[in-house]
Amino acid sequence: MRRPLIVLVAVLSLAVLASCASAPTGRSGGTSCATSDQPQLTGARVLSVTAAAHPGGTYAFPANPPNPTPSPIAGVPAYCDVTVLLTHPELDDRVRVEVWMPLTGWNGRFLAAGGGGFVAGLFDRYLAPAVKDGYAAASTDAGVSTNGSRPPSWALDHSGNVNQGLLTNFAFRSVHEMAQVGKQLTASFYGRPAAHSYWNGCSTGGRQGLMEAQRYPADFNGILAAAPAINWDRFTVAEFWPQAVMNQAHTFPTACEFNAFTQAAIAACDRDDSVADRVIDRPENCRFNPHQLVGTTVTCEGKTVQISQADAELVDKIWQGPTSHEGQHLWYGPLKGTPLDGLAATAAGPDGTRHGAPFAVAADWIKYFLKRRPGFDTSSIGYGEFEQLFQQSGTQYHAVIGTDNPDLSAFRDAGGKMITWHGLADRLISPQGTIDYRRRVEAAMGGTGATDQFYRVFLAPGVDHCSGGTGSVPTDPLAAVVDWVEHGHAPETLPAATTSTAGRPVTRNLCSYPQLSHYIGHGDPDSAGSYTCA
Ligand SMILES: [Ca+2]
Repeated sequence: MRRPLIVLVAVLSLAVLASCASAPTGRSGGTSCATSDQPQLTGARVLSVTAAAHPGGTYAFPANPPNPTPSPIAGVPAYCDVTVLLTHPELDDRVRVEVWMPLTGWNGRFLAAGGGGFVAGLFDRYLAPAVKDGYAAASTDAGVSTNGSRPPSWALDHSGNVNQGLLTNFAFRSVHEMAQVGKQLTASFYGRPAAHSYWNGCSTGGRQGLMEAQRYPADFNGILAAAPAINWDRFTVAEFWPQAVMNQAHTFPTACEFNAFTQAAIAACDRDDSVADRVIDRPENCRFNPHQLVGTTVTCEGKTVQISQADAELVDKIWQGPTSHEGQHLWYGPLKGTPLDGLAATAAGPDGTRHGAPFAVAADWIKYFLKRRPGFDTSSIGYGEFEQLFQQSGTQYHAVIGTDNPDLSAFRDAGGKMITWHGLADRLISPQGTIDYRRRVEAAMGGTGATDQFYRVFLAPGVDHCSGGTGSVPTDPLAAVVDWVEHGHAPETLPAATTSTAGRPVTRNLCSYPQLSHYIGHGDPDSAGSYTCA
């Protein structure tokens, strides 16, 4: 057996040494990142452990085009970055786990963080703010690409078959292993184990958190699983539905034309909640009919365009969500008022002819995991093939990545607490999938009250995927998880905030599902104090 390689990188700056001199951290006295401890894992082998010390200060994110570069984070303490390379011998993969540990001000907690799309871990985007807040924090690449703009070429092996081992890594195995590695390194580094362990993720990260609660219920005391990509086998194909509708109709409206429907729905239903704030608080109750817009005109790129019957029929089917050829509900569509340019995007070819521009995760799931042909042309997918792909996805992948098991009894019995919040204007993942899951959990776990003891869901009107949109976004949902775990305070509300179109600060308390916030009829509609949960 190959002896694991331990590389100790001494890049300690004077600043680090100075800050560490008085730090009561670590078996090594907190004066260096040196570690001789090997994480122990079953089913995986450690290839190397590399440690590097970083001085405190302002953390500047490296540019990662085409993604926007986050703002630098000031006030990051000196920290130790331990990188562990793992392999699963039967797979010969390379899984990178990074654990960042503050050299001063450790809050006694371990935090693991998730990814997005086909990326398992976002690394510094979560780790830098976590270390600033005093967490020992970890991220894993699951042995797959960390470049979110690249197709998941890892999906297929050299024979063109789906690489089940890497899919297993991505679906669940690597997060569990990261929890083990991270907790062991944290205990070794500080000389005592973390008092509590947490998960923080949105989208794919939300799915990973729920997968942990379902599959490895003892890994984390508290889980924040936002806008979760659960029901993966179904919703990922359903994300392609708007494209299938357009392919079938050979009609490809512009984003401007689709936006006319979104804005008309908002105009029609905004005041149903008594507050004219461009947010539809209960979009599932919005009765706006897209056919009302037929014959009206909008200005798109300086041209006057008339909304057609065909446009309205497309939007009707997109809002309705995918159905079978017999009209049976397959999955949910976006709620009214949600931007449609995420899943119903189109583009113009060189000759000006418009075509569909599918969301990459949905198109790549079809090309790589269902068709196993990276060059497959998704523009040919109409209703018939869509339905076939939807069924195939469930048959082949529900068991590995569906992440919709409602039996959370082991998580509950371990004392775990979990919060999910989901924007009701999420353009990529329908919040109704989250509501569907929460209802199934209630049915399996003894009802609303019994479920509320350990798992709460908060719906955020007008909020887009993980952030953004017109509505108020949760300000610090992780703090609510920590408070619940460590002080037993089950959150009735989740504080949220945004800035109004007029530039005014807006606050709102999101209510624990199935409650929603209601305007009390008087008082400043921009202030959370003017609302009550009911
Ligand atoms: Ca409103």
